[in-house]
Amino acid sequence: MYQLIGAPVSLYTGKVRCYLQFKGIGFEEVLATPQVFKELIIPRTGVRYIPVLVTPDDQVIQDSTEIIDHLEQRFPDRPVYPTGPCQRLVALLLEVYGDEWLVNPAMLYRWKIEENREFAIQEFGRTRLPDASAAEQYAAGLEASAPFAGALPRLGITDHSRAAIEQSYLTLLDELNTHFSSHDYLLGDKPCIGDFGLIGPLYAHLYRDPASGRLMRERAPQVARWVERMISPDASSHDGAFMPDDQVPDTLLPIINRMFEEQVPVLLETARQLKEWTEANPGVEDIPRAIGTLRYRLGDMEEERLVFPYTVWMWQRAHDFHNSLDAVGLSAIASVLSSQQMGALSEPLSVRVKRQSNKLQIDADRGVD
Ligand SMILES: N[C@@H](CCC(=O)N[C@@H](CS)C(=O)NCC(=O)O)C(=O)O
Repeated sequence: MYQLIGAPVSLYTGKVRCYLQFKGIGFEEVLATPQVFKELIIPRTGVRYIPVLVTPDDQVIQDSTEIIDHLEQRFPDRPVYPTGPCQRLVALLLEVYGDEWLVNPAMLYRWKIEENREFAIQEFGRTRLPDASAAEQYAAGLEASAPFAGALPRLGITDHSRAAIEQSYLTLLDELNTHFSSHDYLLGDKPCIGDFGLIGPLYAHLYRDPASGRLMRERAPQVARWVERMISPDASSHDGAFMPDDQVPDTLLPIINRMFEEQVPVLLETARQLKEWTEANPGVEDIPRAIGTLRYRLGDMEEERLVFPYTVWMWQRAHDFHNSLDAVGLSAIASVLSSQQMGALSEPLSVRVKRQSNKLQIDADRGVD
């Protein structure tokens, strides 16, 4: 039996849980208590992240994307990667967008809205001390959640950026609400890897935290319904298919445009700075979690955030797929992406990265393209 080690309050655990349920893979969920961190997560993964998947033959995998890719090999039924070039690229892009950009509204709404914050602290306490009293859990939760609540400035979530992040999220909710009014999932009648990228922030934080959940149900009820389909998949999604003929619904285009406007400049700047970091740190094998700072823009607002090299690994997946396409595939993509957007994807990567024992390293074997 597979074991999913994580927590109800965890964004990336939510992503993998939904995936396992959709695929119909039997699993048991294990709470990531301090004891589980000490006895399993840290010794077996070398890092302190959840979720972690323990396979029936005792392999231990960290990273939601690695977990999904591992399971896709073993459970090829109901694939979550579409095969058509347009659908596959959109799915890969929206995974990066959910995983690495919607973390911003997810963290903002959780830690800046008092009702959500109180709920999250209690939830962190329930993970740390599952059998303790509510008061003991709250005290433990305050301590356990402090690094997360304290991470906001590092992500560029400040009093200065708050209104712009809220505005971007509310508009995204409207765009998704329009999309889910006519489609059950992003690309048809079953979820793709992009749905799993979006569900982490949109379920574990923005649906489950009480004030955000009310906001979603009131402003974007179709998004809330999609979340409910994702967390309790039924037979119709199990038997569902992606849209025929590699179609990408027009209702996704504003969301793709939003990603290219908001997140892609950050991803490209991250790759640029990572190259500089590599040149300045010859021989350093493991890339740190953050290297330096960059300025990002949302509309007219500009703010500083740390540079997270891991995001290059996620972007590389979409980039590599785009650049593996032949002329026919690329001309199909041109019906979905603008030439500027395709230009960003075909811009050579200044540096390539790989994950080695859960650490990010420069991928010297493949060189840059
Ligand atoms: N890219 C990783 C991210 C994992 C991650 O950041 N998990 C959070 C919980 S949702 C965590 O463990 N954070 C601990 C930390 O940031 O130190 C994945 O997809 O699994």
